Amino acid sequence: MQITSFKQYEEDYKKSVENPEQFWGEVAQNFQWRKPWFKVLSWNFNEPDIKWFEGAKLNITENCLDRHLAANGDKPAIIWEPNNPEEESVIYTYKMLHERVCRFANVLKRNGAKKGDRICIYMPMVPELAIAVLACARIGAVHSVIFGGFSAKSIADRINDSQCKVVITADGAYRGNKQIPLKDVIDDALIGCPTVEKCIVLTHVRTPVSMLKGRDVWWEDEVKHVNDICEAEEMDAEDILFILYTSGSTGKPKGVVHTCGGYMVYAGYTFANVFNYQPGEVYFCTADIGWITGHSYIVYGPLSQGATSVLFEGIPTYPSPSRFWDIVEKYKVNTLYTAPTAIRSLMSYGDDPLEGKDLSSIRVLGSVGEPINEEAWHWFDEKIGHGKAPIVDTWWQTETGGIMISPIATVTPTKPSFATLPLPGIQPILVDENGNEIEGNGVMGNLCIKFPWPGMLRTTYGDHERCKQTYFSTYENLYFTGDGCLRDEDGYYRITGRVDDVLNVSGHRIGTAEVENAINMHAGVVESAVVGYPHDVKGQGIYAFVIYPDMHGEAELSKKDILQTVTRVIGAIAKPDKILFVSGLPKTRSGKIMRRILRKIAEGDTGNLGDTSTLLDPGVVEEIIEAAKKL
Ligand code: 7RM
Repeated sequence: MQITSFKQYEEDYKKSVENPEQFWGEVAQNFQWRKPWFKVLSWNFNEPDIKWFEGAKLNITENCLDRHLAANGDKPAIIWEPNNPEEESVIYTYKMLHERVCRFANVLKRNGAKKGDRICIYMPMVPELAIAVLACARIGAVHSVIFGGFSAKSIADRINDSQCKVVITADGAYRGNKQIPLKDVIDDALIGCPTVEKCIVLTHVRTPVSMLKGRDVWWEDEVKHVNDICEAEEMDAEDILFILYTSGSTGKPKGVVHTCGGYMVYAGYTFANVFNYQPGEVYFCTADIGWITGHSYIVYGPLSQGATSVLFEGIPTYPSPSRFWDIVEKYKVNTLYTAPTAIRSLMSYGDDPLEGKDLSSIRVLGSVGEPINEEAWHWFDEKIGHGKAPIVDTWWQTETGGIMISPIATVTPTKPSFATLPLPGIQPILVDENGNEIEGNGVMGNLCIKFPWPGMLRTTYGDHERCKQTYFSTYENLYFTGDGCLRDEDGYYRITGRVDDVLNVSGHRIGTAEVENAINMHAGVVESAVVGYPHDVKGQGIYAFVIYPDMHGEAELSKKDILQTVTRVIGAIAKPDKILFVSGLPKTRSGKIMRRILRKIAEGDTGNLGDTSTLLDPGVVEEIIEAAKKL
C-alpha cells in the first residue's frame, strides 16, 4: 500500500484514474473485513448518492486495535503528554488501549447506548478522549466530538441537531495556565437538550462539579462495574461512523457524516503514504481531536496502521515556547504534523526557544489547516527540519475525511507554499464562475473534485438536501470545495483560500454569518457585518463592523460586552479581533452588504475600492474609512 518512488506514484495515479474500483479494491485488501464487498463503488454526484465497498462488513476498531495485538500488542499506541510537563506522561500499548476501549464500550452499553445512537463527546485532550471515540465505534454508536472551545449554546445546538442520547465529558480541562470548566458548560447546554439521558464524567482536574442524580455518572465508578471483554459490533461499510460539525457560509454549522468502510480505508491509506510512516516511528500530530485532523491523523489513521501517536494535552507556548521541541526531544518524534498558525506563533519567539534542543529525530514535517506562507515554510524547513525533512503541505477538509492534495514524504517533490500534487484516487479540476473547466497549467480557478474517493462525506446529518446544495449544486457533477486554487506551470496546486464567506482563523473554520448572528444577539446591536483580514499569526483575523446606536456606556466597554456575547453564543474562538462601530453599512440598492468594500477597508487597502456607484449611500464608505483609520 505504501508508495516508494515517484515512478510508482505516477503509475498508481494513472491506475486510480483509469480503473478506480480495481485501485481502491486493492488498497482495501490491506484492511481487515468481516465480509468482503460485492461492489467497490456506486456513485452519483447529483443526488448525491455515494457507496464504497457495498455489502462489506467490518468494525474499524478491529483494524485499529485487535489486529495489532498478536505481533504488536506491547508497542505504544498512544503516548500522552500532559499539559503540565512536571506531570507524568502515560503510555498506552495496543494491548492496554484495546482493554480500555472494550471496558469503556461496556460502560456505554451499561448506560443504554447501542448501535446507531448518537453520542456527544466534549473532553480535554486526554487518552480517555481517544478511548471514548473508539468505544463508540466498537459498539457502533455514532460519535459527535465537539471541540472544547465551543460554548454551551453551540453544544446544545449540535446535540439537538443529531439527538444525542449520551454525553461524555470531564470535570474540566487544562489549557496552558487556564482551566476550562467543561462539566459546567455541559450542564448549561443540557438544560435545553431533552434527548440526553446520561452524562458520563471523567475526573481530570478535580474541580467541584454538580452531578445530577439519574443522569450524571462518574467514569471511574462506571468502569468498575464492567469487564473488558467486548466483541466489536459488525458494521456495514456504509453505516455511519461519526458526525463532525463544521462551519459553512450560512449561520448554522453542518453535521458532516462519515461512514465506516471508506473512511477507514482513506484515513489509513493517506496516513501511511503522506507521512511515509515506518514501523517503530513516533508520530506527533498537534491538532485537537475536536477537529477532523485529530480524528483522521491522531486516532483512526495512525492506529489503523499500528503507529505510535503522541497525544498532547497542552498548547505550544506553555510553559514556554520550547514546548513542542521539548516533546520532540523527549519522545524522539520522527514526524511532526502541525498548523501554520502554530509555526508562525513559535517563529515569532526567535531562535532562543530552540537553543540546545535535539531535533535530530525529525524525518518528516507536515502542515495543515490553512495556506502556509513562504516565510513560515522556510523557517519550519530550516530551523525544525534542518533542511533534511520534507514538508508535506496537506490540503483537505472535514468533508474530504482525509488528505487530498499533498506531497508524499520522500517520494514526491515539495515546493514552498504548494500542496503540490493530488494523491492517487483524487481528481481535482479548476473551474470558472460558470463551471467551465479551466485546462492547462499556469491557471487559477475554483477547486472542485470530479470523481468520488472513499473518505468523502456521504451527507449532512438530518438534511441531505443541504449536502446537495452546499457541495454538489454549484457546479453540475462536481464536488465543490469552496476553495480558490492556482495550478502553476509545473501542474502543482496551491490553495489560495476560501472563495465563500468562511473564515480560517488559526486553522479553525468559522462562518462570517455565524459571527454576525452572534453579534446581532447582543441587546441594542442593530446590524453587523463580519469579514476576514490578514493576521500575522492567525492567518486571518475577524473584523466586525457593528451598528450599535445607543450603546451602553463607553465604546471600549461595549466592545467587551459584544465579545462576551460572542463567547456565550459560539465560543471564545469566534471573538472578533477588531470591532468598529459605524452608523451604516455599505449596501446595494437591493439591500445586500458589499463585503468586498468592507474587506478592503479591513485590509487597510482603501486606495482602490472598485465601483461604488451602485451603493445606496456612498457617503457611508467615507465615514467607515475615517473611523477605521483611528481604530
Ligand atoms: C483539514 C482541515 C478546511 C479548509 C479548506 C481550506 C483550508 C486546509 C490547507 C488549507 C491551504 C492547506 N479541515 N485548508 N488545509 N488551505 N493549504 N494545506 O483543515 O474543514 O477544518 O478546513 O481549510 O480552505 O477548505 S477544515
